[in-house]
Amino acid sequence: MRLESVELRCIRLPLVAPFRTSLGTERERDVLLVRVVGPDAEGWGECVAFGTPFYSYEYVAGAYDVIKRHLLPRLFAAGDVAAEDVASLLDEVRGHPMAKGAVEMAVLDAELRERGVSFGEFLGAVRPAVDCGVSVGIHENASDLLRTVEGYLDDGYRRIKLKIEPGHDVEPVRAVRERFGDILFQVDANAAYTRDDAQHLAELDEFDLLLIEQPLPEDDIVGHALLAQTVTTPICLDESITSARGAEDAIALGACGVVNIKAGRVGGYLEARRVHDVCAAAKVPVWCGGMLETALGRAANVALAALPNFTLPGDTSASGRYYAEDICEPFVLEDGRLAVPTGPGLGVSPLPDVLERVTTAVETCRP
Ligand code: OSB
Ligand code: MG
Repeated sequence: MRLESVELRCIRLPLVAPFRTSLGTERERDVLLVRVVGPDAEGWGECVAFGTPFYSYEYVAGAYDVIKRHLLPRLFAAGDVAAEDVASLLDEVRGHPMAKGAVEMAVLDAELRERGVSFGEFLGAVRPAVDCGVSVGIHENASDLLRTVEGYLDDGYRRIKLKIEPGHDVEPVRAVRERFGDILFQVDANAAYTRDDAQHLAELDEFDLLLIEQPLPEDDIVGHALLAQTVTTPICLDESITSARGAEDAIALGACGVVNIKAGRVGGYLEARRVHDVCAAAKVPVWCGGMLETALGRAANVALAALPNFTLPGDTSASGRYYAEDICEPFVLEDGRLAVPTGPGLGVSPLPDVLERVTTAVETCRP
């Protein structure tokens, strides 16, 4: 499609509850949305970068700047742009996968809406609904934590993930396992440990966790491979996996037995599908991670999570786990699952009045 204009829109949504990780506490979600407009269709992209660079180096204002100054001029100059060409057109700009992924998502959405094809159908979804887990932040005390987990289990979530950090690990894991018995249960450290913590992390082995997610720094692939020799719980990588080739290498090195796929982290849904494919070929199960997305990003994530090698429940929780009011019709859990949208493109669109109310800045860019 030919891009006539691209709207960059910053929105701010309060979270229903603060979300604490080893990286800090989020109370609201600043999100950058991209809307591409062509002669026959428009499409939406959601940039998963946060307001501050705590999860990775990308952040909303940086993504906004790189999209406006460096990505859009390249797409405008290209004339006719297909979603599958976006990554190569943007390749000479180093890094910024979340910014690139948001632009590619918007172009793909426009293209699929025009063709009448859903994200799920395009990506290769094999199921109409996906099993959902929920990511639980660090709590100061065990009784609050158990109350939160109990509420999510009552909602129907099929897997619990606890955020951990040094000082908040073995005891909360023990408390949840003892209280709730035989649930699907895993932990995420967001890179809070070091290679020296291997013996300590092995204390988690007795709790029969599905996996330990990203215990070590993003760039320490070899460290994860070494850790996997001490800890029997499977190691899952999140931050470390930034491409399909990186996933192949990490698997070959023995650094992970499971992979968390986040499309924004790898530069978009097309690369995310390639990560899925290399993991499937290596018989490494994957699951869909989350970045506290709005319903736009959630729609795409749920479609991705319906691919065949997504055999573990994802962090694809219902809208209500994050936001009192989402920007599209909310995703609602049904028997612990979310339905894969079937309409053209993302299959969901922002509600104009809600979108206006949560917007903090908007700008239209043209060729
Ligand atoms: O590491 O998976 C993570 C949230 C923010 C940043 C990083 C992570 C997370 C989550 C929550 O775990 C995922 C979600 O529910 O969207
Ligand atoms: Mg993670």
